[in-house]
Amino acid sequence: MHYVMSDLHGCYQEYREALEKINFNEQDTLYVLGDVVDRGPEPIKLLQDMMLRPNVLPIIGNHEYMALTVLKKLCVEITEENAENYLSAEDMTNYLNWSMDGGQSTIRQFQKLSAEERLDILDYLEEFALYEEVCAGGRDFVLVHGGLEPFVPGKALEDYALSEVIFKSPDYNKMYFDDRYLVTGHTPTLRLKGEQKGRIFEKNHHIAIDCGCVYGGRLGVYCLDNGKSWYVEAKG
Ligand SMILES: [Mn+2]
Repeated sequence: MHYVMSDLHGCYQEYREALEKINFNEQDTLYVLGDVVDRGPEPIKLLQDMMLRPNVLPIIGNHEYMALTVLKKLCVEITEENAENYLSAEDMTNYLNWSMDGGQSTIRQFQKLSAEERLDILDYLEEFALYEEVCAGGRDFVLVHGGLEPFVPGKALEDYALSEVIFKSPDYNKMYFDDRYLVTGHTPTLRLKGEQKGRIFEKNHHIAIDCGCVYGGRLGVYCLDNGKSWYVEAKG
């Protein structure tokens, strides 16, 4: 089976519970649609668990992008030659923006790692895909963190820039593809009203799976093969 989750944001306990709930095994594949790090309690532990599982395939979110930008800089060895202009004003701005946007929990745990563990984390973050295309249960899916914005009919997926894929939300009122489903995280369905609030939301070939776990909502899991959903209530 092919499963999707998103916006784990350090919610390691909920993630493990979700894997148990779906009886996740070696024959299955789990796509994690970005924002594994930041905000929640155990982002590094979560990455370390994911990287040991060859059948968990990560897709980049805006929080991985921010983390990678800053952590790559912080892992450079400071020498006499680079000491003076080691961190530029732009680096400092990136660092401040990230730490104010949930980066604190990732930074704190990253500091506790050995040099080797830090490099493993950076290498793993570099592996995150920009998007995935999956065929399951007779349907075709496009998986991205945020959306494809601005959406241009007929535009090839590889022609979308990183910023068009990880930062914005799709327009659920428009059908982008009639032959494919666009699966996205990033925008918590906690913002929707009524019965849809905090649940996996499907409309016009959009499937929105971020149920706001780190905000006290739920961790949603969706099975691409049969369209079934599971939920784990947030612990925090
Ligand atoms: Mn996001």
